Amino acid sequence: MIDLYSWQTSNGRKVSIALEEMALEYVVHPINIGADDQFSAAFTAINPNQKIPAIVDSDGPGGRPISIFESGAILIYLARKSGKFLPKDVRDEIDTLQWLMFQMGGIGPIFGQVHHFKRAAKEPVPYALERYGKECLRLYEVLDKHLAQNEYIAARQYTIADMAIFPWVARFEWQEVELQWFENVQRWYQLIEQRRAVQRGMLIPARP
Ligand SMILES: N[C@@H](CCC(=O)N[C@@H](CS)C(=O)NCC(=O)O)C(=O)O
Repeated sequence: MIDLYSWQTSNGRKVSIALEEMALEYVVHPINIGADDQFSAAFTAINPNQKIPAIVDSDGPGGRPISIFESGAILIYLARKSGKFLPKDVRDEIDTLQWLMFQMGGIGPIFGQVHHFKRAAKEPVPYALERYGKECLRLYEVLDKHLAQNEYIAARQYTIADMAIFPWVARFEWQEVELQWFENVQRWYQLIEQRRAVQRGMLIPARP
């Protein structure tokens, strides 16, 4: 059994989408980051970095429990455990991992700053809005050019790279981006959003 510690955010939803796609059994433990649940001693023992998502798999390698934080590491672990959505061919595997890292190192941090400065900052900070807004649009352009030649993000198939990027693009309204500006991203987005597992994963943890 897998225990998922998560909240209704893009990083959290990456993992719930993966668990749904891989049909792995899991129990959700909501960690309300607005109420500072991430700083509790119990959660800090699971993720010393005090951020969601995290998982504990009671049936880890060698039949022993394993605790994992960082959504990219969790996606790789779950893909290996289920044998799904991370191709075995080395070139396809690396292609998937490079786009997963593009999400972890680029889209996640930059879109996250855009969300913060557009929606949460106590006062407008023009320099930050300009810097992160410009980089956000540049990342959309990278994706758009890539998706003009590729149906999915990596390895000519649906992978954990699609699962990682989808919940961030799903916040396009927060970024004040219109998907029709990027027609290939829009085509891909509409393809992924039709998946039932993605629809289920986007609703985890359920709102009380
Ligand atoms: N690189 C981490 C980022 C995790 C992260 O930033 N989580 C946010 C929610 S999306 C969080 O827990 N924020 C609470 C806080 O910073 O106190 C990952 O991908 O797992």
